[in-house]
Amino acid sequence: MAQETVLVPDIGGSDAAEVVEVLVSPGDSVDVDQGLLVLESDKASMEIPSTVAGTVVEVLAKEGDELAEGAAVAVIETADTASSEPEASAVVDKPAEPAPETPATTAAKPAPSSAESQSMEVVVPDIGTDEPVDLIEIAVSVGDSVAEGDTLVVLETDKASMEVPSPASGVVKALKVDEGQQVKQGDVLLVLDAVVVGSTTADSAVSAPAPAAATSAPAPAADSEAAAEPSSDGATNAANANKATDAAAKGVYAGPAVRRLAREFGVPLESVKSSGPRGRILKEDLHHYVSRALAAPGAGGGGAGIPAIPDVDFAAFGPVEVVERSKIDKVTAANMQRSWLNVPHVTQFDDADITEMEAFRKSLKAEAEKRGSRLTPLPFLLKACAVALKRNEKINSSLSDGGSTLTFKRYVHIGMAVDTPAGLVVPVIRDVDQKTLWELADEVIELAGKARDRKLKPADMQGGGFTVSSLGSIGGRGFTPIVNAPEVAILGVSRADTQPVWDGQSFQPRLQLPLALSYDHRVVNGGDAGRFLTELCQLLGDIRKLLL
Ligand code: CAO
Repeated sequence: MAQETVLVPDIGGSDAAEVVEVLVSPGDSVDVDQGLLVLESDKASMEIPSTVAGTVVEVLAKEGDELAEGAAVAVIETADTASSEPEASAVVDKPAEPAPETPATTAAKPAPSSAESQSMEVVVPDIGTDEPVDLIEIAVSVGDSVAEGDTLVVLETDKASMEVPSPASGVVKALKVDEGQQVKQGDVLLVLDAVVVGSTTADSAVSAPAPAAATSAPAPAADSEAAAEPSSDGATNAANANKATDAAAKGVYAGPAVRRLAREFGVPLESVKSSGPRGRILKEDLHHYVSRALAAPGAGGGGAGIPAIPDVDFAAFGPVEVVERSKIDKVTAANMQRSWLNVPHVTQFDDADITEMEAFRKSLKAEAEKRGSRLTPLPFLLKACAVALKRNEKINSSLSDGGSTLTFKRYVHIGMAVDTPAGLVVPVIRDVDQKTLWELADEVIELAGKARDRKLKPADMQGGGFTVSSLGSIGGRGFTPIVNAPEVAILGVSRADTQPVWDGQSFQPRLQLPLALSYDHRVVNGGDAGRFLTELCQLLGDIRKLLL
């Protein structure tokens, strides 16, 4: 057995970089090239890989440590069968993945210059590899003013991501690359109209009062052509710096490690409040954002932080058949989950005495047949709902402006849940309040037929303000329907049954229709729901009241 100490390699000119993540612990087995820890400097983050395979004996750095080139990272015990590896305590000073370059080496090919500005092509600097790398972000647009050192693009390899800074102050004239493409060393990224005021003013310009640039000043450009600030006028520089900051903010100003972390968490960086210099988003800002998002009510808009239901291998317990779900089923599933997670549901129950209504409906059976129609209880329910909705307008409203306003619908369009072989669909009957029972009966038949034949158009399923889900023909004593958000209430109708009802002197056989009203308690309170359902029951109990 032999022990080797892995050291921080050349990290591209940075004096020191912060350990942002330790990837291994004592006892871990590591392979050659496996990352031991992640370092982050102002301009790049990089994994420090192990150059030997073996077992981690000791990790010599912890998160937050500042490590410079040559600092010890970890002691690895290697298998002594290793052939040509150096003996114990060999110092490993070269990472498998070359270190990214620092701003100082950003390359620029000067083009013919003019008296005041010089057009230069900014190319991909030495990124330590000849392989193409991903260009994951363009931080500037054509016309943007940039200060020397401002981030132009962000590149990423498997092991490191790095910002390519501007080698000079100036104006972006043309972009030569697209986000998402691959580039390699020497490829032209963009054309910069760099400001050149001559070597005598260059020094004073470097130290010009440009606070934005000063806080995170990159190493001075190596090229002698590197341009200075346009002038030593503080106002001008401040304006340029602000513009540069705006440009960076558009593309978001954050280090590579923060970007990677944000991608892992799925956090949109543009939503994160920055606290770093020049509006730079720090790792702490990201942590703050994530903890606030998790603590917020309805975190993540539904489902965030909820443990996933594990996948079970059912075949282990007996024969199974896996069938692809229909698109309607999948969309319905997503909609149901969205409503269930976003809407605080309450369900209120009541029975409507539909003895007389049913007698009336049955008396119309012959006439319905003559008309080529069929009158089920549903058109009566729709009609009664329309009247009750007009009198209880909150039930026909929706939250708007993120919950700060309520939109009352001055129309009565009611959705009707239809059970089809392909899944549940909800066609909408428009202006229910203005239609006769016969018209409603015809429309129920037409829309239910279209639903089952999969002939509904998207417009047939839009615009509903309230939904009726009737399982009356199927059975059941009651159920709690899920609100069809952004509607705020839904009526679940179960099978009518004859029940003994006490009339004050004796029990009478009465046909009772079980109703369940689920509602969004952010909008509808118990009183609203109670009034609506009571009124609905009264209307169904005495349908003459529908005329009032
Ligand atoms: N109580 C007792 N009988 C009822 C009833 C009730 N509440 N509702 C309907 N019926 C009777 C009807 O009167 C009819 O009998 P008759 O022909 O003797 O009059 C019979 O049941 C069949 O009715 P239907 O289903 O053909 O018609 P409908 O108007 O009641 O319903 C429709 C139409 C499209 C809503 C229905 O077919 C349907 O798809 N329902 C399922 C909705 C659903 O899945 N909801 C759940 C959503 S959440 O998962």
